[in-house]
Amino acid sequence: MPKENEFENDVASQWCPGCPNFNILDAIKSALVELKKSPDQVCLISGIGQAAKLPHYLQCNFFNGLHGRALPAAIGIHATNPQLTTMVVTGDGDCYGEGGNHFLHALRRNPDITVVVHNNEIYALTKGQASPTTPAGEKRSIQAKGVQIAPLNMPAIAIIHGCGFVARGFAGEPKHLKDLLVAAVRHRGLSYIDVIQPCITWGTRPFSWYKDRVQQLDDDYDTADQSRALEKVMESSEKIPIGVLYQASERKVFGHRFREIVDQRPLPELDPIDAEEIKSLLQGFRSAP
Ligand SMILES: Cc1ncc(C[n+]2csc(CCOP(=O)(O)OP(=O)(O)O)c2C)c(N)n1
Ligand SMILES: [Mg+2]
Repeated sequence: MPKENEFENDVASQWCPGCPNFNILDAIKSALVELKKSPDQVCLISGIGQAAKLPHYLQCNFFNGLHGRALPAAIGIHATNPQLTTMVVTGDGDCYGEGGNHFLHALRRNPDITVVVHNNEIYALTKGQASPTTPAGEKRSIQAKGVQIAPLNMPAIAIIHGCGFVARGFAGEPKHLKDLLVAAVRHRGLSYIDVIQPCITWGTRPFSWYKDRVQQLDDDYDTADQSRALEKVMESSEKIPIGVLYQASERKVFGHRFREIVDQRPLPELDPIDAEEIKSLLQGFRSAP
């Protein structure tokens, strides 16, 4: 089969036929082509879940790690080689539940990576238990009487902590999502897109429920207004806003700091360390009192 672009591969998908995850995959591939990236310049990192399978379906560098632990691996990869386009592909369970702690500290560190969260409001891989974004009251296999606690509003948390690029996309609008991805990768510093991804197998509401409610932000929406962005993601309305919710002027980026101290070149290109130097360093530890 001729490949549509360099990022295509032949790995058979494990997703349900018709899953909106396919649209997210296509949007990522198209964004990388538009950004004129080649597969060797890109690294995708994921944890565990249906969303986290995505890097297998692209032809580029990737690391598929433990549940919730994509971010620390990605930050390490970014610090080692800031020249790579580093993207975390994760789910609402993986990123906001098991990996929530890592996400909070990534907001503080501001690594130059892009985090794409497939938000289907459940743990789809394990057959639909409640996740941190499941609406309160919704009945799930384990939460038989309905979820008793309020969902987590991670875009609000990201905006409060000054994340420089916070966006919401919809898997049902892949062209709009592709544009968000291009802008996110171009942003220097942490960029974060929460993507509404209705689960067609375990979800409560049909795809059409979301399609009828998503609404692109108005052209005159001011992405630099932090208070307005917070209001926007906190308001309870029939409509779900999609687009760039908040974009801030660039903060100091994590990882580049190390390169500034050591060298501008990525780790694999640095001069090899002299073995004798290491030996005498270790010797110093041995003779310490
Ligand atoms: C340490 C650990 N805890 C729990 C699990 C079980 N588990 C696998 S995937 C998953 C949730 C995935 O949810 P999400 O990230 O939203 O991905 P989705 O499948 O919905 O795309 C859980 C709890 C696991 N694999 N490892
Ligand atoms: Mg999920």
